[in-house]
Amino acid sequence: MGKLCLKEKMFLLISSLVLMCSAAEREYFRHDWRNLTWAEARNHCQVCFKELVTVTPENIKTISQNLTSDSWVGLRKNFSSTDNSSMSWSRWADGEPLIFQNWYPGWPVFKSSSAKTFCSCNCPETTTTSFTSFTESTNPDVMNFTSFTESTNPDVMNFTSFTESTNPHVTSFSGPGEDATATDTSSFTADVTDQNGTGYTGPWEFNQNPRPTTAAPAMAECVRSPMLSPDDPETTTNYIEDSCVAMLSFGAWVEKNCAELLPFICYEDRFCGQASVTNTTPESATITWLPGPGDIDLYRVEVTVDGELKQFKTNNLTYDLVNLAAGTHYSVQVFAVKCSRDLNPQDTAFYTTPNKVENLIVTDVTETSVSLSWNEPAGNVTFYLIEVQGGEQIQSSTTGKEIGSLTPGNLYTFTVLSAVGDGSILSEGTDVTTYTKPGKVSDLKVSDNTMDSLLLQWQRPEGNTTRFRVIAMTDSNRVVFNQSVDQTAVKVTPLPMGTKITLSVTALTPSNTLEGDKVTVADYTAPGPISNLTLETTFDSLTATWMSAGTALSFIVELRLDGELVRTIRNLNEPRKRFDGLKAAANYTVIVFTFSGHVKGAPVGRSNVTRLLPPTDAKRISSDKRQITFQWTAPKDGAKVSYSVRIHASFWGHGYSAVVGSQTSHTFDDLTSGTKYTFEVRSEAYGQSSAPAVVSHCTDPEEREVSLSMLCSSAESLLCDKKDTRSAVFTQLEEHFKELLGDNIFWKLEKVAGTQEA
Ligand SMILES: *[C@@H]1O[C@H](CO)[C@@H](O)[C@H](O)[C@H]1NC(C)=O
Ligand SMILES: *[C@@H]1O[C@H](CO)[C@@H](O)[C@H](O)[C@H]1NC(C)=O
Ligand SMILES: *[C@@H]1O[C@H](CO)[C@@H](O)[C@H](O)[C@H]1NC(C)=O
Ligand SMILES: *[C@@H]1O[C@H](CO)[C@@H](O)[C@H](O)[C@H]1NC(C)=O
Ligand SMILES: *[C@@H]1O[C@H](CO)[C@@H](O)[C@H](O)[C@H]1NC(C)=O
Ligand SMILES: *[C@@H]1O[C@H](CO)[C@@H](O)[C@H](O)[C@H]1NC(C)=O
Ligand SMILES: *[C@@H]1O[C@H](CO)[C@@H](O)[C@H](O)[C@H]1NC(C)=O
Ligand SMILES: *[C@@H]1O[C@H](CO)[C@@H](O)[C@H](O)[C@H]1NC(C)=O
Ligand SMILES: *[C@@H]1O[C@H](CO)[C@@H](O)[C@H](O)[C@H]1NC(C)=O
Ligand SMILES: *[C@@H]1O[C@H](CO)[C@@H](O)[C@H](O)[C@H]1NC(C)=O
Ligand SMILES: CC(=O)N[C@H]1CO[C@H](CO)[C@@H](O)[C@@H]1O
Ligand SMILES: CC(=O)N[C@H]1CO[C@H](CO)[C@@H](O)[C@@H]1O
Repeated sequence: MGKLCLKEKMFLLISSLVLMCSAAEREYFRHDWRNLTWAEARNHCQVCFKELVTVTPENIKTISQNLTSDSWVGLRKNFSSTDNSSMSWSRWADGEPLIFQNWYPGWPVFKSSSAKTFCSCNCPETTTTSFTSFTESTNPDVMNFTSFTESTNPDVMNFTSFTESTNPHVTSFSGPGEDATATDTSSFTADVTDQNGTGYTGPWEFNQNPRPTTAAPAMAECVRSPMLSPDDPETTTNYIEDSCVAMLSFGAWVEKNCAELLPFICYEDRFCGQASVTNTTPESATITWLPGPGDIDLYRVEVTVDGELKQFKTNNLTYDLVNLAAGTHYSVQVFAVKCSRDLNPQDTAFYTTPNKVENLIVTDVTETSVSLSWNEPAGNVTFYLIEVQGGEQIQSSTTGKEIGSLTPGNLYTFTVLSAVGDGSILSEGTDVTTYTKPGKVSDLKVSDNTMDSLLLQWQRPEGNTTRFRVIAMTDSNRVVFNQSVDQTAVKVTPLPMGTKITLSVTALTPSNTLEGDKVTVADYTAPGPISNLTLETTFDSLTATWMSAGTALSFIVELRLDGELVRTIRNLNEPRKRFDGLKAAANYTVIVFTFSGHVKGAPVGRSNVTRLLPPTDAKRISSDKRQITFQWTAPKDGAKVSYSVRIHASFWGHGYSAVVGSQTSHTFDDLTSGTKYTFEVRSEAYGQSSAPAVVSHCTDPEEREVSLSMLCSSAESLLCDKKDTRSAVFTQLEEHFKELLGDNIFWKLEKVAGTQEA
């Protein structure tokens, strides 16, 4: 179980915390404070560690370092009495094969007299394993063995001869040339005894070096262990039926009675585990870890919260941490506790999820940018991440950000997340959606001006705009058209004629929430035709007046005479123009051109004739009883006119008239004599007549006497006959004729007869 070494990439953040955890790493635990039998020691090791130690060439140096007394190791002659098939000394307590032995000379001791040869061929392992737990040994005992090995003395190395010796205690440790049976052997043994006080003697196998790197050539050879002499009395003495192996303080092994109480050495593979974090929220997280090896008492979770180390104990393999601060980094260690001992901790570190931002609002929108603002959430935040719809991600260290490079008029959703650490831990997103301001339309132009419509066209703005608002206003800021349209050309109608119209086009977002910048253009509707054009004329002037509809009008007025242009008046703003100094009796034509801005309306023309001047100086040339000849002078302006004449006798109530062409005299015949005639002459042209020139004259009288007898009777006789004074009767008669005839005809009243007395 301890060999599990997760090297998952699940948390890059904490990768630096994950030390290389090697499965080969083994830890050794010596128990000096409590002596146990081998079986008890093994049991204790199994419960609190893994097993009694298995000694290998690699770890023997480490194990024997600082060893102060004989200690049990994981080797026993027989593990199980029932397991008859297995040979003695065949495997370690943890099941590993016995590939290495380090018996003190003389061990193991065999009871049997049959010449058993305990021989094993061992080659030092060449693999190297790190001994990270321990520093290099300086144990002098071990070093002294090393110095042996390094000896160049061929005798020392000649194990073949040593093995063949009949005395297993005799060694050839002495120098070369000396007898193999010399007493040097005892001196070596004594030396060993002095140092360890146990006085072990006997054959031993020197076939391993705890430091393979310094191996002498001899080390690579396979050597044979000494052969036991069957009838050696000492062998029988030391024989132990149920024997277990104890390591001497200098590393060599001896057999001891398994029931003896000794310190012991356990081992355990270094526990490699990795805790992990799931279900992270802003205030909680679930820690999960691997089970420790063997019987774990409990697990202790240690985490520093608010600067205070908190410990939680559980038997479960998960723990829910609660009441954490949002967006904060926590380091967690989980210790498996076994026999009150902390195993190598399983580490992890994590950030709690930050809280999501609040009150996300759009503070400003332009055509290509949107400014966002939000409130800092409770808890820690390292930075903010703004996701723009469409993939782009932008970081911000403050609670506001202007997002640029956007498309005008497009709908965007911005998601703001709080991030901690390197940004791999993110809060829930907070969204806000907005359109960017639509762009400005371009190329706005007006065409097809009519009296009540204008055709407005434009180009779509950059970006994404589908709708436009079109507004038309007159000069007095009266809105006459207001519509939103989809297309980029619109006939703006109805509009007042002859008016300056200001048109504006604004791009809209589909929701109409946001308008782009307004683009305006001014133009004119065509003027309507003028109406009621009248030309008031005098002898020498003409006043044209007319009516027109529209507010932005100007006029050009042309005055023509017989097709010839006489005068042109431009930039006239009033619907009236007086022309002076004209010819009398001339047929003038006035043409009015109407303009609304640059837009020309249909011209309207009218003709009228200036007044005719009357002829002058009418007079009688000659006359008699029956006819009168009149003469007159033509009007001064010399216009081509004809004349009409008329004569009239009011007494008779008759008259004559005639058109006389261009002559300037006329004779009337067949008139009545002695009658007063009134003569009139008029200029005539274009169906008009001028005022008349008038003169009166009488035809010569043709006298005829008319006697009138009257009888005057009066009571007062003298009243009818008064000569000297005009009698009242005569006077009354004269008055009567004067009234009756006037001067219209010739007459004279005379009293010719005397009075007869009645
Ligand atoms: C254990 O045994 C050793 C001798 O083998 C002895 O020196 C030591 O004092 C004993 N320790 C205890 C705690 O009894
Ligand atoms: C051995 O003892 C020395 C000195 O007492 C000590 O510095 C060293 O750490 C010990 N080594 C082990 C593995 O206990
Ligand atoms: C150990 O094994 C040997 C042979 O395998 C057997 O003869 C002996 O009785 C066993 N001893 C114990 C204590 O089981
Ligand atoms: C080793 O022993 C063998 C056999 O006894 C002998 O022939 C040989 O000379 C010895 N080598 C040395 C170096 O003593
Ligand atoms: C262990 O987990 C169980 C359920 O899986 C739960 O009921 C119990 O409270 C947990 N114990 C501890 C100490 O967390
Ligand atoms: C923010 O994080 C720092 C360091 O990770 C920590 O000291 C501090 O308490 C946290 N503050 C809050 C409000 O979580
Ligand atoms: C333009 O906007 C419409 C609606 O808002 C959307 O469906 C379309 O994808 C946008 N086009 C581009 C090019 O962004
Ligand atoms: C214009 O003339 C028409 C007829 O010619 C007349 O009915 C109308 O009233 C005139 N308009 C004005 C304002 O005088
Ligand atoms: C022409 O002039 C006369 C005199 O001023 C006027 O009475 C008449 O209405 C005018 N005619 C037109 C068509 O304007
Ligand atoms: C005056 O001239 C116009 C055209 O030049 C003509 O139509 C009109 O009849 C003329 N008027 C008269 C009274 O002759
Ligand atoms: C601790 C010990 O006994 N060390 C000895 C190792 O061997 C050398 C020479 O053989 C001695 O000088 C040391 O005292
Ligand atoms: C049991 C005993 O006395 N062992 C000794 C063996 O040698 C080492 C090193 O000199 C001593 O420290 C031990 O006490």
